[in-house]
Amino acid sequence: MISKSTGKYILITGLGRSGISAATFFKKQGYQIVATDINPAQKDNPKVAQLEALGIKTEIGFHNIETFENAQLIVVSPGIAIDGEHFKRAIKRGVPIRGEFDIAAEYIKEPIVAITGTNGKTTVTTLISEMLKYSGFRVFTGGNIGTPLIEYLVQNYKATTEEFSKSPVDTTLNSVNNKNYDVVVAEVSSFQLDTAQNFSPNAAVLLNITEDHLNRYADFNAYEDSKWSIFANQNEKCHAIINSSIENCHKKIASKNIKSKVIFFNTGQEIFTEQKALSKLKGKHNQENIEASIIAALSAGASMEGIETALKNFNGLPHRIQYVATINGVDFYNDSKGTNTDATARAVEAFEKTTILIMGGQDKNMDFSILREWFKDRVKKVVLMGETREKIYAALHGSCDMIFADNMESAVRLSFENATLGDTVLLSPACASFDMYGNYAERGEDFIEQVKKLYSERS
Ligand code: UMA
Repeated sequence: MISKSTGKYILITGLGRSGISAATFFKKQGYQIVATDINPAQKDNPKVAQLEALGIKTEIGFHNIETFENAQLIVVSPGIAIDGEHFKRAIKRGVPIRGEFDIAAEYIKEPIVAITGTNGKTTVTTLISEMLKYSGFRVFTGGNIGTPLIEYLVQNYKATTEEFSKSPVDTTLNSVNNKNYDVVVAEVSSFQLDTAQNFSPNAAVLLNITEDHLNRYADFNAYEDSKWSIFANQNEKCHAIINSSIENCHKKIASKNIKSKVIFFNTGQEIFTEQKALSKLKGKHNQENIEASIIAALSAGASMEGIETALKNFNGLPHRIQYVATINGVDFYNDSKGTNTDATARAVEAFEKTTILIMGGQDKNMDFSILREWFKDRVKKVVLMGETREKIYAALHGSCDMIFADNMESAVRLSFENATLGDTVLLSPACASFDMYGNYAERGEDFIEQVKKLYSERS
C-alpha cells in the first residue's frame, strides 16, 4: 500500500504524457511528490511548470540516486529502461517500481479489455472501442494508444487535496467512483507490461509477436516473454484471445500456465466473413485484426449490430497504410507507423500492385534480411533513407533494386521517377523515426506534404 503519512514521497520518473498525468493525479490525491526528467529542455515545458505550481518538487536535467533510494515508490514512464544505476540502487533498498498503467489498472473497477502485440494494437484497440460504443457501452480508451490509463482515475476519483488534508490517513485512493464508464479498452505495450505486477484484464488479446524493440530487450525471447505476461494474472473467468499463428503458441500456453479461457483467432476457418467484408481496411493482417476485435468485443458484451456498424464506419487510422493521393496513375500510401520489419512486410503484402518502397530510419537492432522473401515479386525498387540505409542495403543486397535518398522530399521524387502507371509508392520504414523526426506521425506528415507538393506540380 502506498502511504500518505510516512513523510516519504512518490518519485515520478519521466515527464512525458504518463509522468505528467501520474504526478498530477497523485498530487491531487494528497501524496507528496518528487518528479524527475533527464532532459534539461523540460525546464521550459509549461506542463512541468504546472506541476511545480501544484507544489511538486522537480529535478530536471538529471536523476539523483539519493532521490531514487529514498522514495516510497517509483512510478516509471514506459520509455525508460529500469536497468540504470539509480534504479538498481533503489531496488536494492526495496523501493517498489511500478508503471502508471499498472497502478491505474489496479483501481479500475470496470471490466478491462487489453490489447497487446507487435503490430495492429492501435487499430484493434480503436475497433473494439467503437464496436462497444455502437453496442451502447460507455467506453474509456487509453494506454499506449496515447491517453495514459491513469487519466481514467483522474476522471473517476473525485477526492480533492482539500478533503484529504482534513483527514490525512493511510489509505489507498480517496475513492468516490462516479461510474462514468462501463468498460475500459486499453492498448498495452511490452514496456507497460514489464512494470505491471498484478495486471489482470478480463479479456486480453495477443495479436502477434515479431521482432521489435530489440534495443531494449536482451534478446527476442525476453521480448516474447514480456508480451505473454499479459495473461499471467488472469483467472478462469477471463478470456485470452490469441493469434494461432504465433510460433509455439500451444507450448507457450502450457508453459506459462495460462489459467484463462483461451480463444484462438486466425485459425484458417472462415469466420465472420460477412462482417470482415464490411470493412475498408487493406491487407491480410487487417483481416486478422478484425477477427480479433470481433471476438474481444463479443466477449465484453457487444452486439453483432454494434460490431457491424463500427466496421462500416471505420476508415482506418492515419499513418497505417493510409491513402494519400494518385499522381499520373501512381498511388501514394503512408505507412509511417510501420516501424518494424513485420509491419513493413505486411504492408507490402497488402498491395496487389508493384510497390516502390521508401524505407529506413533509426535502428532497433532489427534483422532486415527477413524482408528478402517478402519483397520477391512485390517490390520493384527500395528507396533508402535515414540512419539505417547502409545496414538495410547490406541486408537486402542482391535481392532487389535499391537507391539512396537524403531526405523525404528526394525519396518521394525518386520514387515517382521510378514508378510507372499502376505502381504504388509506399512509405513503410521498418524503423523508428527518431533519427530525423520527433515521432512517426511527423515523418508521415512530411511524406504527405511532399506528395501533395508533387501533386500540385504534376496535376
Ligand atoms: N526520460 C527520463 N529518463 C530516462 C529516459 C527518458 O527522464 O532515462 C524522460 C524523457 O526525457 C521524456 C520522458 O522520459 O521526457 C518520456 O517518457 P516516455 O517515453 O515513456 O513517454 P510518454 O510521453 O510518457 O509516453 C508513453 C508511451 N511511450 C513509450 O512507450 C516510449 C506512449 O507510447 C504512450 O502513448 C504514453 O506513454 C501513454 O500511455 C508511444 C510509443 O511509442 C506511442 N510506444 C511504443 C510503441 O508503440 O512501439 C511502445
